[in-house]
Amino acid sequence: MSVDSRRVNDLESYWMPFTANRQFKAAPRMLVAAKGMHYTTHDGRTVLDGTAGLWCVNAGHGREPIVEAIRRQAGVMDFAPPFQVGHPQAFELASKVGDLLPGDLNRVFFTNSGSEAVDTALKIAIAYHRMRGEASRTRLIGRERGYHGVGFGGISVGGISPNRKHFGAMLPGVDHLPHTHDPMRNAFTRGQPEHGADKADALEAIIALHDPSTIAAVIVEPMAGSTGVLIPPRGYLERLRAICDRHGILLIFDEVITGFGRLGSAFATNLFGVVPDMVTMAKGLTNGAVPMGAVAVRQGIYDTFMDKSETPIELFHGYTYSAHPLACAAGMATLELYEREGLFARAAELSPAWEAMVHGLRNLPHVTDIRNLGLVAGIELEPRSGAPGARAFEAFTKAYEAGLLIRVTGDIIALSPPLIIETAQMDEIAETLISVLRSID
Ligand code: PXG
Repeated sequence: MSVDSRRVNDLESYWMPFTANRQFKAAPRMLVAAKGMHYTTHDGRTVLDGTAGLWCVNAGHGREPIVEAIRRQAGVMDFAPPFQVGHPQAFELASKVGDLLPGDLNRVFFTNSGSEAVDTALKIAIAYHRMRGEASRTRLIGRERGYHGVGFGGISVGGISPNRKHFGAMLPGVDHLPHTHDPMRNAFTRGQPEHGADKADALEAIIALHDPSTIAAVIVEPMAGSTGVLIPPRGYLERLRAICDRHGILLIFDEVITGFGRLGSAFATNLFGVVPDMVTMAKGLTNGAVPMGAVAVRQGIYDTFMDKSETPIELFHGYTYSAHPLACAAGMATLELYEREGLFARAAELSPAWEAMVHGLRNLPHVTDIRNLGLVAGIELEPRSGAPGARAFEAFTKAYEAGLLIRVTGDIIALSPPLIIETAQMDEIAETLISVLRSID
C-alpha cells in the first residue's frame, strides 16, 4: 500500500474543534451530503437536521439559488482585496443587512465568523469612546453563561469556565453580569419567563463599583444559545438598555444565533423591540454556505469615526477576507431567499406548533425543564450523579443512530431546525426523542 492511500483514511491529522477527538476517532460520525432538512451519513443513512447544522442553515441545505450564486461568483471574480478597493456586492449586502435591522443600525463591517464579529464590536466600542474624547472607557461587561466565540475578546466577555480557564489572563478590565437562568421559578415556561428582569439591576452595581467613566460596553446574547437556550425574562433586555443609556455605555447584542429568523423575526432586536448600539451576526447571514460574519453599528458610531478621525484610515482593523466575494454572493442570495419564501414569518407561524411539540415531552424520563422561543427549544435533563453531560451525550449519540441530529451542551438538548421544517418533521423529532429518552438511564 502506498503512503498516500494509507493516509486517506487517517483520522489522526485533523484536530477537531470542540470535539472529544479520542472518542470520535474510536467511533466516527461522518456526514457526506446534505439536502433540504437532511444529512446523509458515510454509511448511507439519512439524518433529520434538528440543529440547522450549527444554528446556521436556516433556509435548509443545498438551496439552489445560493449554490448557483456561489458558483457564478467563483467564475466571475474569486477574490478582491478589501483594503482601499471594493467590489459592488459588499456595498449591496451591507445595505441589505441594514434594511433588516431597526432604527439607524445601518453601518456594517464584515468579518469571517461570529468570533471575529465579536472582537470587532468590542474594538469598535473602545475606539469609539476614545474618538469621542472619553479614552478612559475601556472596560467590557459580559455575562455568566454567555458565549461570544473563541477569540481572546470573546472568551474574556464570555461566561463559560472551560472555554476560559486554560487560556491565561485574557483581556484585562472585564466584568460579568449574572446569568438569567432560574429553573426554580421559571421551569417549563413557554416563551419569555416571568421572573428575572431584576437580574439586570446587577449592572448598576457593577457600574457603581467601576464608575461609568471606565466602562465602554455591555455585550449579551439576547437569547443565550450555546449554554442551553436561556430565554430573556420579560423586561430584562429593556432594563439593560435603560441602564446603559443612563450611563453612556454601549449595548451590544450578539445575534450570531438569534439573527436571520431563528426567533420568528429578522433579529431578536426586532422581536423584543429593544434596540442595541451594535449587533453582531454570522451563521444565517450566508445560510452557513460560506463563512461570514458582520457587525452592524448605529450610524452615529460610524459618523463619529468619520467626523473625528485624524488619520485618513478611520479604523485600523479588518481581515483579508472581509466581504469576500463568494461570501457576499452567498449572503445576497440567502437574504433574497429568506425574503422570497417569507422564512422569518414562517418561523413565527410554526412556533406555536413547535412549542406544543416540545412541551409534549415534559413527562419523559430525566426531563427537568423545557423552554422555547421561535424555532428554538431547550430540553434540560437531570445530570447523572458524578457524570455531568454524560446522559445528554448518550442522547445525542442515540438520536444520531436513530436518524436525528440534535445538539447537546452539558445536560441540555438544544433544538433549532431549519426554518423550512414541516410539522410532520416536528413529529418525527418528538418520536425520536421519546424513544431515545426512554431508552437511556
Ligand atoms: N456568538 C454567539 C452568540 C455564538 O453562538 C459565536 C459568537 C462565534 O461564532 P463563530 O462563527 O466564530 O463560531 C457563536 C457561535 C453550540 C455552538 O453548541 C454554538 C456556536 C458555536 C459552537 C457551538 O450551540 N455559536
